[in-house]
Amino acid sequence: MTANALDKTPVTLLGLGAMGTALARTWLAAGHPLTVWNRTAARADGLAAEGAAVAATAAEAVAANRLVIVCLLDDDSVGAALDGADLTGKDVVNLTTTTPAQARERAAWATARGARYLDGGIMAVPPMIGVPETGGYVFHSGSPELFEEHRETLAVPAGARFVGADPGHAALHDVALLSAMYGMFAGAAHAFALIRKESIDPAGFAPLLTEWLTAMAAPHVSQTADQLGSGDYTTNVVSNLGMQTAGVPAFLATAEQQGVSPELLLPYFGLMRRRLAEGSPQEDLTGVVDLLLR
Ligand code: FVH
Repeated sequence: MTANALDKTPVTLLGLGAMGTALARTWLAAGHPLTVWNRTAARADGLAAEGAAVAATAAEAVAANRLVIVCLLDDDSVGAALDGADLTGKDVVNLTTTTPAQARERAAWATARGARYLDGGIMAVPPMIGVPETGGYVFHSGSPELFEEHRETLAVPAGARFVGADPGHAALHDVALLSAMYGMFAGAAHAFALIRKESIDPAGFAPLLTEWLTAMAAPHVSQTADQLGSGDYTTNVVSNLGMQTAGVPAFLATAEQQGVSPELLLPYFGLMRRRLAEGSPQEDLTGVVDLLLR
């Protein structure tokens, strides 16, 4: 062990999939003593050669260090791995993707076994881990004391953002951002389908699409947040619901003419029309949010 390693918090990491392995390498590179465990032991071979200690069982890995990071496939695999491990006095940081309800249940489960618990939602893909300029980060929620104590260590693989004491909130932020991302992907798929059969080069079209989505995203998102906060959906409206809904037939006709299914857009257009029927044409699109709430 180097002198540098003596200053660094020792870390236990359960799970050496694509993400776990990327995380592991950053802690090793930063000089943290690292103990790893993976269900399929061979996946630890490369890290052993790079200086990680390899535990034979998850329980042994948990016993090795106070700070225990978990990055497994899903909540069931977390339950399976930690079953039988002594969590008394441990600081468990679970970066496995789960639902908010699973995160809350896992927090209660770990706390009842004597651990402090922090949940995490990783806003990065493996190549972004350990590369700060890519902007990857991890949402954390749960024990504020655990987060403060280990903030520096947690920030080694990617930025660490604390979003509150409710252990479900990291997962909720994660799923909310990813849901918005899939909506954007859906819009991009429709746009590419519209030009697909024409003599328009997708590579030339791509920067136009990126530029437009980038220009629209920030004002739309902040306007929606402001209006949800005030409850007034008619202030500072640039393109109102009445005008935008009047444009829907042109979008549907264009899709028809281009031989493109409107199935990705129809749900959103349906909500715009319902809101128009129930609300005011002077509103923004913010009322759609309320229609989604059951
Ligand atoms: N990779 C990504 O792009 C995303 C980015 C955002 C966050 N996710 C989440 O991170 C968790 C881990 O993802 P991963 O990429 O490491 O996933 P895999 O490469 O498939 O590795 C899965 C690991 O889980 C182990 N495992 C599975 N089932 C069990 C079980 N029943 N008991 C113990 N371990 C289990 C598996 O072990 P093995 O198959 O090698 O034996 C891997 O270590 C995940 O929540 C993503 O949603 C990644």
